[in-house]
Amino acid sequence: MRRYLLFSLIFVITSFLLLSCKDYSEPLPYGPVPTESQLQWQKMEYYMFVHFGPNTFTDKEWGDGLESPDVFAPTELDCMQWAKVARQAGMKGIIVTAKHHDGFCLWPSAYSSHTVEESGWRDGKGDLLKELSIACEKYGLKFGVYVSPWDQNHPKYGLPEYNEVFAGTISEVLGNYGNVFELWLDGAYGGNPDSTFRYDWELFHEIAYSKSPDVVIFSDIGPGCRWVGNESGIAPETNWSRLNTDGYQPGKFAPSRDTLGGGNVHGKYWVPAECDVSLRPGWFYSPSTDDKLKSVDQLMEIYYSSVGRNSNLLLNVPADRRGRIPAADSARLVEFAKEREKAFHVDYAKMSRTLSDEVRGAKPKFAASNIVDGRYDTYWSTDDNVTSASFTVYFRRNRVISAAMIQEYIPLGQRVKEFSIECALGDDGDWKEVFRGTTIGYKRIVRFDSVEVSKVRFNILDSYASPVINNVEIY
Ligand code: FUL
Repeated sequence: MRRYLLFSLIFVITSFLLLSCKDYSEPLPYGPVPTESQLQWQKMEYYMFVHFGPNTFTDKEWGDGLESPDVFAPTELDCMQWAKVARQAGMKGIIVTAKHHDGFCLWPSAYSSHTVEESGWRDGKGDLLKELSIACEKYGLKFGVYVSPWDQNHPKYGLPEYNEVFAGTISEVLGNYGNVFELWLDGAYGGNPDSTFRYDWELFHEIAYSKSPDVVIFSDIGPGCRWVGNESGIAPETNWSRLNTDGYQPGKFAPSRDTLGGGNVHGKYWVPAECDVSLRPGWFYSPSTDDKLKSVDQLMEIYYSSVGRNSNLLLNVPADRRGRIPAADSARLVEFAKEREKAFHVDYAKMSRTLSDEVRGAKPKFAASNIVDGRYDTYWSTDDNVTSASFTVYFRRNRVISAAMIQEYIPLGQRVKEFSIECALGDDGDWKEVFRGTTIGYKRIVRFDSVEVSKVRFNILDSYASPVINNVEIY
């Protein structure tokens, strides 16, 4: 009998401990979550696209594969200059068009006879991918490649064997130049519309991962990251990093552009959006666009609508016929970097007193102060059953503010459905709503009319699970 009592007592105590511990543990992930490489990719935020190839010299956007390889004749190719410009611009990597729709390869490919090897450039001994990957390494940038499956030059294109050819292409670009952070698989297909030929995407992915296990594969539908559905650098305000891709293919069998833009709220896979947009009207260099660069204001709008809306920004800066980024383009990128620096120079939230009434298990580990500690992996969260809650940032003195940045800790998924920001001046001042929005995701940057305030309240109005917020900045 005494033994029975002892066991009962132990059972009750253990149950009590377990129950009371419940909320002290980390929140469970909600829905699909990013892989480690997707997380590292998302943290890059902003990187360079360089369209370069025969079209640079023929003033075309789409070559037809019939051009002589000799048209590719850069006079002063300088990948170190590309990398230096990207670095000065605050970009984190460079993706180059290794093979566009004309099929011309910027490296001596064994799978094509339309390559730098057949051109007169550097007596057929050049390899642009090698030069660029070395330059990226030197400047601390990540290196990525764009390859077009659509190939207007290859004699096997449109035949089943072509899939093996393109798999070979991928194995070269991903296997021979060190780490590749992103493989950009263009879904454009301009071949015979009646053809029954289908790309073997599974094979392409398999080869890619076997050569570069950490690569993030871009296509309309991922699997690593997805096209945002337009080429103007604008993600929609509601942007889920989840997407349903079963039964879809990149290109004409992809979901609608709207779906690619906003993702699927209950999507099965983690496939975040990437906004690709060009600094000039076209993707390739043309002397006719020398005076048509996007302005700093346009670039800032793009930044707020891409990085500021849970998307990465891939900004195209085409190299010219010398093989250099023109001075005007690089100057514009630096002006843009300075403008961002100005906009986000002083973060008033940093280390400010930040409090919430709702703290998971009432534990400091989940306190609101984690939001302003400048660390990525610490966060504020609530008990599991709490899906709407607020935290308040108190300034030491009054500040005039007009923008805020907020981040969800995406290793635990994307959870918030709706949030608002309110401001007040002084202890008795009324709270005034300055912004109301939907999704947050990895990063959301919002702007509002300038207002003088002493405290800012962030309200998570609705969330699929306890909110998990790791960072806020106020400007
Ligand atoms: C598209 C291509 O057709 C354009 O030429 C450009 O490369 C753009 C980034 O992707 O699908």
